Amino acid sequence: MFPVEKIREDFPILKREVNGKPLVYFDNAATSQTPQVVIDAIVNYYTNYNANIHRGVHTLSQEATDLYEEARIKIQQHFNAKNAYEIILTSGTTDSINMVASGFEALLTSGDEIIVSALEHHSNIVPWQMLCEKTGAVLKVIPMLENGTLDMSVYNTLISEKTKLVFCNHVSNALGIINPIKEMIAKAHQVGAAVLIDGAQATPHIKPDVQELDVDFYVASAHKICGPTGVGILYGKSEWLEKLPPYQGGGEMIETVTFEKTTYAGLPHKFEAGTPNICGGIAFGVALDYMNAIGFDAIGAYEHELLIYGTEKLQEIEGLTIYGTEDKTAVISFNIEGIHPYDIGAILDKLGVAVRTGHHCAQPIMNFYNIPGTVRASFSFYNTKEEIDLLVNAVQKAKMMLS
Ligand code: 7TS
Repeated sequence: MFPVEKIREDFPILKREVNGKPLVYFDNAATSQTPQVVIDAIVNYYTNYNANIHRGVHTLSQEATDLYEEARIKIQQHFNAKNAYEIILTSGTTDSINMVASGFEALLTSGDEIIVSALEHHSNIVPWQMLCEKTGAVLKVIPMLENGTLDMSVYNTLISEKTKLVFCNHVSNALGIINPIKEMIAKAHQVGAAVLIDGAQATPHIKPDVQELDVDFYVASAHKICGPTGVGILYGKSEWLEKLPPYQGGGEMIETVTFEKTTYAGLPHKFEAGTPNICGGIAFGVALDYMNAIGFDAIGAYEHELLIYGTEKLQEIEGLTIYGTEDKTAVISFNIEGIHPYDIGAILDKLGVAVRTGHHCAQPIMNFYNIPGTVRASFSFYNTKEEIDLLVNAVQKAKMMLS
């Protein structure tokens, strides 16, 4: 039995009330909640270790540097990167994607092709459009099918000698669909294209092995994996990170500076200009330790139970449509016929149930289904079936009030 009641004790926020009702937090795909060990790590850092890193001879600076670099090693081990210097600490997924997009400006020429999927979050669309505008490269889109999966037969025809880059999320944020990334990576490598996988939505549920996937770049945000906001990673194979020029200039990323010429530091520092989110990086390492102690296999299996239970219960509501029905993580994106998703979300909030409503920064998916948005309930390993019952009751109440 998954020890959910014991786990819930680790999350102080789960004890609070919202609008006089116990909080039911089902907006985990937007950000996860924070366990006490991570909160303690943040307090401990500012209480005992606060100093700038990589630059002081004094004890505090050395201790803070050691903690930060230990976190990098924890992250390396979690993702099974070959080397710790292949882990660049960034401010989050968006930052990581922009870093790669900006680097490829120097490597692309007019007529090169970039492939993205129709299931992307805006942060994995807009930077590539900006890159295409600057370089003359052409953006090609893998279309989606009615069940929320990608049309892989079209992907196979889009890939060609002109393809230089492929970008896809591991898991779709709006629907929860798990994409066949291993197959996509292998296919792209046949023509020498690099692949960036956006793991923002996969990493809370799945432990990715970047060497086994043979992926070139993998990005994620700590705040979706029980860590704090403002920190994330860019994993890159060292041969690609060596090829890309630095993203930002500044302190920490240089080897020597004169007014005539600057030489850059080696990896990972070349991509880490300025004072980083030191506390955030350390707390991210603690969050990964916390989740690994529970175990991603156990987390995945329990969340799958929640997904099946929630899907069955919600489907009993007449007029309710669920979008994305294939292999997926614990996300249920739905609408009720004739009712705007925002109105459902507002009533759910009054009843203490937190969901996200709208286009979820994935407007192309909403356009595909010809809807303004969805109500998205996204579950985590600290949620329960009793909470799902509260959601279902609240949705029924909202439906009654609004129809
Ligand atoms: N990529 C995917 C697949 C995402 O789901 C998100 C955030 C991002 C990138 C951006 O991550 P950030 O940490 O840089 O902001 N997704 C969501 C969401 O679904 N609801 O709120 C944020």
